[in-house]
Amino acid sequence: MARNPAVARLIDSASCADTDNRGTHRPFRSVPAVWRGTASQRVYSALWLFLALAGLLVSTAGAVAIQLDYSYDTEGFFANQAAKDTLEFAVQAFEPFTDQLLAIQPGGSNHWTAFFTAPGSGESVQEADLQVPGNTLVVFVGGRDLEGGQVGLGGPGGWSASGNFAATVRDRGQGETRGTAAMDFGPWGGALAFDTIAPNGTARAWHFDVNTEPSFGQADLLSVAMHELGHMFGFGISDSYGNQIVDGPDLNDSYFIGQTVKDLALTDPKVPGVAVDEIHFQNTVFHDHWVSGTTSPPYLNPPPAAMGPTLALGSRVPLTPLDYAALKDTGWEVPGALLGLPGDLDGDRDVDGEDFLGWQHRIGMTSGVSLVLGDANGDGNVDHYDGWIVRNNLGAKALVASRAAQVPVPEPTTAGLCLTLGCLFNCLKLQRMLKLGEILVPR
Ligand SMILES: [Ca+2]
Ligand SMILES: [Ca+2]
Ligand SMILES: [Ca+2]
Ligand SMILES: [Ca+2]
Ligand SMILES: [Zn+2]
Repeated sequence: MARNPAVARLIDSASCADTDNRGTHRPFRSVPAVWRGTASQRVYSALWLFLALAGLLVSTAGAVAIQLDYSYDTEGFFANQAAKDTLEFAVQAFEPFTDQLLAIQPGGSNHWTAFFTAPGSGESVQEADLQVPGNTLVVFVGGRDLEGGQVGLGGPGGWSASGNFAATVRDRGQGETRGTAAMDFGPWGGALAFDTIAPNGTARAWHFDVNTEPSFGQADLLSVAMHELGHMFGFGISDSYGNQIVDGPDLNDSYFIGQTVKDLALTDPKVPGVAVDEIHFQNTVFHDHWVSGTTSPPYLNPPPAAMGPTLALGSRVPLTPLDYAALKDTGWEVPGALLGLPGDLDGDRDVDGEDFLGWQHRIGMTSGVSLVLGDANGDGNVDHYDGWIVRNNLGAKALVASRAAQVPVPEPTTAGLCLTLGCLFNCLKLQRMLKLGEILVPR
């Protein structure tokens, strides 16, 4: 299939110094509080603990690091230490990924420029020859008054580079990240902005603590940060994500066909297919969020997925197994522990005091099979983030009718085949990618 020129422009700005590929920001709207987390009723399936164990035996250390840069936080949103602490906690949701990202080390004849939207001012800015260490993403963060009801904006940054160096900047050794053949994503990083002024003109009410839930009317920074980081990791914005989406029977239905998401959905008969958002922001047709109301397997009473289009004020919506599954299908190496019932360390289909004690008894462990009984996020060590996962899911239960045991573990070749077929049988996807491309063009 011929490369669509617009798609090529979208992801291949190697030789042009214009700003087609500059910082991409995705709105995360707030809506009035309509529900609160239902942590007391959720699901687990035995397969997922098996996957967690298997994953740990293969790889016991997280590789991806997120380097937060506050230099464009000109309004001082993160001068508040509690805000900073919360953001630095939130990035741990992504650091278990084990992708080996090439360093971007300019020097000699190798030069490049990073483009993004300054989070504190909203202005387009660039950084020449930014140093990006291996396995690291650089994320510029800050706060400003975002438009309308938006509480957060985030996405990967743009870039320009020339020569062979461009491939390193573009792919970071992840393989094909462009166009209809894209199966992975390797950004240098990006930018996240958080709203400072609510639509009524008063200061935005934020909740900064990770150990307590937000109060009525508060925007939960932990939830918003995880969501915006999800976009920066390519959810809704990368070509490899776009290649996982096909149309359903009518033009208003779209489905995410990534193998990891499909396998997870199969564990829950209530999820016949996972539709993604048709109408995102102000009636613009993108496919960059789960459709509103999408919940995550394998919980008995599944919670909302974090990558939906809106966040209810006063609620906490952390990343769910469904969100992680989509990121895996986008190309990230996601530990199996993040694809099962979060916090069920002993694999008995619930999250209870025994799981909590299991974590407590193993805190500080960094090796040995028994660390699995304390390592909730599969990054090969037992720390406070693991304890937070357990506490945040206390009371959750497994879906008894889980079909997890019948779910095949996806082989890379199978997933690749599926992806290729997805690309071939649906020409409408090209239109979709064009739409995806349009939002990359700065206004
Ligand atoms: Ca605002
Ligand atoms: Ca990858
Ligand atoms: Ca348990
Ligand atoms: Ca851990
Ligand atoms: Zn979003």
